[in-house]
Amino acid sequence: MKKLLALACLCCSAISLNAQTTRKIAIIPEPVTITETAGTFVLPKTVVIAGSGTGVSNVTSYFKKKLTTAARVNVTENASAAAYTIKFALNKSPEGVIGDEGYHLTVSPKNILITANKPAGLFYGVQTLLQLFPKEIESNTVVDRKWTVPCVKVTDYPRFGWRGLMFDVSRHFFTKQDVKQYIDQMVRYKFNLLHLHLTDDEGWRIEIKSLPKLTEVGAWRVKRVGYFNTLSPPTPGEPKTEGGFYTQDDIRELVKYAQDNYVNILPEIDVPGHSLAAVVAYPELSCTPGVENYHVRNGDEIADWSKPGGPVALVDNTLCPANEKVYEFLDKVIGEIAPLFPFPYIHMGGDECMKNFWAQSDAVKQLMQRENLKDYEQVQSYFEKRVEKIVESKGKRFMGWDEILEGGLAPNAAVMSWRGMSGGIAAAKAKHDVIMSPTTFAYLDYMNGDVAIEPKVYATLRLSKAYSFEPVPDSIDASYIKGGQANLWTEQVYNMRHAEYMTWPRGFAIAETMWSPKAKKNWNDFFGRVETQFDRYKVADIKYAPSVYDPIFTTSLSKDNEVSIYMSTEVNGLDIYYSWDNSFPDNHYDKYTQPLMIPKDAAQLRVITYRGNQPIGRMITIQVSDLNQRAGKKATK
Ligand code: TNX
Repeated sequence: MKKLLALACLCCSAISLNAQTTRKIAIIPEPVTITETAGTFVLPKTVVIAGSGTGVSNVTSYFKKKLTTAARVNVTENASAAAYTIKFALNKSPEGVIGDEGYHLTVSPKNILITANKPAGLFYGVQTLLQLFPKEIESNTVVDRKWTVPCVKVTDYPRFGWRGLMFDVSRHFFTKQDVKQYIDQMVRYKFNLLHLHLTDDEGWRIEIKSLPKLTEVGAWRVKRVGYFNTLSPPTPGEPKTEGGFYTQDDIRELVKYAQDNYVNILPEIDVPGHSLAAVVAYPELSCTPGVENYHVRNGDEIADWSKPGGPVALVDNTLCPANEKVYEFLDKVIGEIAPLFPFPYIHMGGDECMKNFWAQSDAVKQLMQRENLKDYEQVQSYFEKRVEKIVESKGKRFMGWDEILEGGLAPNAAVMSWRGMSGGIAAAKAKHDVIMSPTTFAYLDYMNGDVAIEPKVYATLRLSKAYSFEPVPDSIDASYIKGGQANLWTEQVYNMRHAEYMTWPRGFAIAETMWSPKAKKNWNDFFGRVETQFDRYKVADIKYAPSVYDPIFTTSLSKDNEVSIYMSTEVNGLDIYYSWDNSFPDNHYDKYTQPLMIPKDAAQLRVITYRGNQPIGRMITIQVSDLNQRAGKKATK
């Protein structure tokens, strides 16, 4: 029996080792049902690509473009011109189960057929079909090879209607072209919502014609690189060269581009906190004297986060809730934004509003007396309720971060839960719509792995943790959970390549959580498919984080002040090799099998993972002083 088990284990590890090369069907997100059938479709020299019905030509041209970019093939619409066809059809009588975004895909030796109720469904069928093609389909130039597609039958539809990614274009500005590229990448995994975080302390990114200073002044700051929150403030007269904004024409172009890719754009205007860029442009919006000397934040310190009761603002970055001009301002802003975005919601932020400057304001004191507001949470709630009215007066629905629950939720507000799931649970219990995007599972700005190797930022969120995201807690009525999203904050994201690195592969995990049936989620299976995507990303030249191959380090401290180091990996089948002698370990070095003790006088631990005889992780070095600190070891003389 033992022998049998050992053999079985061997086979399993062999399978997982070869997973990358042997899987010909590896779709992300996993379809509802996919069955392999006999045979293979081989792309001929000439193929018919045909589709009819309203909106279908958008999908056929998308597919044609992808196909002909990578494959040498003649495409015709004339059904008699070739024996092989790839056909897109809308169902005449829409079927219930697949809804507006689902599809049926059948690949047989001479025909490929995608049917759906709506063009969006056909589009998602195309995404699945493209993933069934060899990885070279991702190439941006023609590749000569045999193009085969395994025969399959797929029925597929999403678990949630809101499958989002948030892109913070305020902390660092990303161009219109960057945003289009982000859309191109997200739709491959059937995301359908792009939340643009358009304003913050670090920049106002959307033209408001009636308030020109928002972008003339609020979109620009001095340039710094380094670690956010430690960067130096502007020197006198230093040119403000960093920034940018979207004109209203740019926004229309982006909205159209998104629509052509079946993506809605949710605009966010973050108020009353995180509003420094607006305050710098229009100082009269603040209730603090002296703001005229403020500057748009360039990563310099504006708050003290060390206080146990929450952050304390060092400069007032809030709009004044007791100032009528603020509501007139918001009326203008929302009035111009509402017609630009067809999506029914406008997100009005509401997070992390530091209230210590409100506490010094006579105007706020009077407001509290007049409106019988007991604390500053209620003051924010008063503000949010007024903003909700403005949003609704423009024909839109109001949404905010979970802080808008504090002091009482505005009557129709939808809540985006980010500080864990609890805000979302409270909102759902109060019968409000909820989008789950908790830091615990869905924060793409967090490090992919250990701080010893990753660009340092607030915390770590590993791929396996992101994959364990379940947006519907047991305790609530699931119908209030409209879906979820992952958020890419960009304090420490300076360019598009790094935006990609932070988004993928964790974006795969969130995509699968939002689309695939809960019962089909399976980490080992998912990871095999992730590796197939990695291969495709190499062809597509999209950057991804390989951090999942690096070890996880933990430490402990014994009673006699000895540090133990434990290492593990997120994925099966990797070996960890290490050195204490400063040289670079490879697979001839000691293999990690049990907790390590630090040898006397050692200066650093170096570690690398292997799969079989191939290095697969990155070389990681941690100083002994750092290990001691992690374990909480007191310095001894
Ligand atoms: C909190 S999430 C914020 C953002 C930061 C983020 C960093 C949220 C609503 N507010 O302003 O960028 O943490 O992880």
